[in-house]
Amino acid sequence: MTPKPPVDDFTDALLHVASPGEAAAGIPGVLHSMAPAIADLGPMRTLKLLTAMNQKDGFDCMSCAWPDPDHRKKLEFCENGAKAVIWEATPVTIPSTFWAKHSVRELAEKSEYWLGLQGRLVEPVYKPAGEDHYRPVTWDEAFAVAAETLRGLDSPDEAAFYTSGRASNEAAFLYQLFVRAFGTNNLPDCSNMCHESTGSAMVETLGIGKSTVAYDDFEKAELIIVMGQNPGTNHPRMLTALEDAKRAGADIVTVNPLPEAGLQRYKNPQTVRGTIGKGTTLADQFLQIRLGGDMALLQALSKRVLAAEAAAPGTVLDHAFLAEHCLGLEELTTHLADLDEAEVLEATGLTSTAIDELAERYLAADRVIITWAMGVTQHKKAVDAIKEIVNLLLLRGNIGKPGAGASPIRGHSNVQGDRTMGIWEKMPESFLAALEREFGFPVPRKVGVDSVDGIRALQRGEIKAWFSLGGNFVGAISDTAAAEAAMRGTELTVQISTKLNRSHAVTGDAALILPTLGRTEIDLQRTGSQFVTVEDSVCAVHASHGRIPPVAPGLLSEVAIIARLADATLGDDHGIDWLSFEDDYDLIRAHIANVVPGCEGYAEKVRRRDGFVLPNGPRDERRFDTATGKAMLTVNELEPVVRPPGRLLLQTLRSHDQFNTTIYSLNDRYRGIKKGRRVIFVNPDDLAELGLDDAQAVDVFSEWPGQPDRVMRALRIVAYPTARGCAAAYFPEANVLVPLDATAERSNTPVSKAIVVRLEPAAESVQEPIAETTAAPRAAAD
Ligand SMILES: Nc1nc2c(c(=O)[nH]1)N[C@H]1C(S)=C(S)[C@@H](COP(=O)(O)OP(=O)(O)OC[C@H]3O[C@@H](n4cnc5c(=O)[nH]c(N)nc54)[C@H](O)[C@@H]3O)O[C@H]1N2
Ligand SMILES: Nc1nc2c(c(=O)[nH]1)N[C@H]1C(S)=C(S)[C@@H](COP(=O)(O)OP(=O)(O)OC[C@H]3O[C@@H](n4cnc5c(=O)[nH]c(N)nc54)[C@H](O)[C@@H]3O)O[C@H]1N2
Ligand SMILES: [Mo]
Repeated sequence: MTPKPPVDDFTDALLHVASPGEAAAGIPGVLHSMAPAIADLGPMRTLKLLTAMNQKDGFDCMSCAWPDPDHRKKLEFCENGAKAVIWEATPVTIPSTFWAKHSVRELAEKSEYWLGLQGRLVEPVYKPAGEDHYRPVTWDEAFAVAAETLRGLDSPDEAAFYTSGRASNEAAFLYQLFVRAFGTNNLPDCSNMCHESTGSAMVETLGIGKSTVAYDDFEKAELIIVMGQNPGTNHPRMLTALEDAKRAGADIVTVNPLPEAGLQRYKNPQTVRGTIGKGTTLADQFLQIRLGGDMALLQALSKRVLAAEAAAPGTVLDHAFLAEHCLGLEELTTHLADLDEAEVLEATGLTSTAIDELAERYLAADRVIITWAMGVTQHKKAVDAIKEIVNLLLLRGNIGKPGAGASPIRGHSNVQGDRTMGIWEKMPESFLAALEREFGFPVPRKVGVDSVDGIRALQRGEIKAWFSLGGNFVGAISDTAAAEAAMRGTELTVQISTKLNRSHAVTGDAALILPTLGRTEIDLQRTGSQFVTVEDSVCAVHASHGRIPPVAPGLLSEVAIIARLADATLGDDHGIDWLSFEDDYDLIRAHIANVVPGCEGYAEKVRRRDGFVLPNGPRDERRFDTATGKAMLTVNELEPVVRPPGRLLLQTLRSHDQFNTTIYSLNDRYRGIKKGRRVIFVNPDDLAELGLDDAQAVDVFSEWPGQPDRVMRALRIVAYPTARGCAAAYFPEANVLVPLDATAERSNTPVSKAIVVRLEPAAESVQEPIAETTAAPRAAAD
């Protein structure tokens, strides 16, 4: 073990706030924030890892799902990808003595940052029922405990099997196969909290829940609208694509309540101009929208498009496309005729002039891409808002032509692949039938629980065993207090993980931690070294090869863990030789080829240097596999988010130095925050109106009808140029404020971006360390 930073670094005692940075920049920042981790890793190992990242014979970056360009640079990674790799590849490991030293109760008092800094998990550990400590066990003992619990359940539906989107295609396919052979569709995943709204909206309207653009389309676009997304932090390599598009003549518009750094000015770390120059101004127009206002904005834009068509019939809409491929134009036109501009302005906080300007840009461009992420998907009306994105694009034929399309930007590096492989509580009948044909056992058809319903089932005592393939479910799901109480009521929790997090400290009566290889590591099995495959945000599938020796002997790969778990639980009940999959991942790929649409010849195709691109009806041939066989323009009732007087709408978002619940450091450089996370960003005019001050400590109460207020105490106010009436705080800490019942219509995704909150001066009894701050201007980037 190496020395840890001083204890103060785990608290907010040193919190420092300065003016927000303007430009997103690159690699030097890594060295800043990750100095302790790099010292651990050593410069040579770090270099070896970073040069193998996203290369054709290297491993896929595990940070986000942004695609790889055809012509890869020598260094094809970003600052935040580098952080993810360094965080995983640390040689610091948790010693056997750790478990006797720290009780589970004590671990539950530690922050995510502290837990992650303890290093890699390297041996299976078991907490027997009624005890407060984990202790090392053998792999066989661990699998026996898990299998015995599963076999003892009254029904397979008493177990749930969560997946986080970092699992490879091979691991995901094998996992869902095991779960369905066991007899349930209880396969909640992180996507339920992420892009589920996108899937719901796009499957209904376009017949596919995935991006309709390819990587190359970005540089062919004339207009790219980036809605509800912070690429400078969460998809940094996307900024390079935007910069290329801009150089090729595209306009870029961002729609966001916050002026996010990378979109205002971007310094490309991989060009000299970017490193030393002023950088490129990416956004031609910035619409500072209110939280939840996008649906109103999109309707207002479509209405303007239809008005332009009415003024010059035959010249604005893509009539040939609409006639051949779409349904619903008349209904949409009638519906939008009644749209009330005053209501739009109230919901969006924008001016008519700003909306006019964007409408003009839209009409002037023949090829338009709209991208979006959590700022759009995590709202009550998210599904309808995304259907309005589709409406706007369809009107002018912006689907299925070069340089145009609907482009949800995925989160986890393989979250899209996991869905393709069958990780979903409600996979379509065609997939389940194909699985049944391939393996010959009766595949369950009853729809399983998603993430939110999983918590509800736990609350009712219906789920007795909770398995997680990666992730940090109790850290990530809404309503922390309720979720944790529910999880503590279950009989057994099993986590397959690389590093310690809150889900290892909030457990069932009994608990297992099964440590696994990370994506950077060489995966040596009986038939030789194995590779895995992943799918990115634009449906490209390719191989990922681990490059460094495993951090410790005795670690199992995810595939091996699932294979042995399945063997211990099911034996040969299903005529499946589970253990053979561990020896040779091509055996899994052979089944993927037979079951998953578009994956014929899988093992060969993923061995090509560039992998292959999955078929995509709208993108490839303007084919729309909806219920009607047409792309659907839809009528959606506007229901603006209501903000009661004296209240704010709170969004929960990511800092620059975190990956979901993994906290790399306590800084958020572009927003001017240092050494602290307990902050709430509020517009200065709102502060004046509420009688509150910058730097003041407040308790934040979230209000939900019929329930006691949820509270997060002692947040430091940061006066910040967010949209009026809106506030922001960091996820996962602020999940205590998100009510479990606050979910998006139809997708059931937690509403993490518009929570009604009340701010009150912090109660005096609260002893949270919040330092005085000096608001000194600071350098923008590195
Ligand atoms: N470094 C890093 N990379 C990541 C992640 C990470 O944590 N760290 N997480 C990964 C994952 S799983 C995901 S899903 C993605 C998340 O990527 P993002 O969606 O970019 O993540 P958030 O931090 O939630 O940012 C939401 C953005 O939407 C804006 N926003 C919020 N509400 C609204 C709204 O109502 N309307 C509009 N127009 N904008 C709004 C916010 O101001 C913010 O800029 O990133 C992935 N990549
Ligand atoms: N309030 C609020 N809540 C949110 C969000 C929000 O914006 N606001 N965002 C939501 C979104 S978009 C998402 S995707 C979810 C994320 O939810 P999750 O995917 O469940 O959470 P992560 O923090 O990404 O999981 C991190 C853990 O994964 C494990 N891990 C890392 N690499 C590997 C690996 O290779 N194999 C295995 N087996 N384990 C590994 C490590 O133990 C690490 O601690 O959170 C959601 N929750
Ligand atoms: Mo996500």
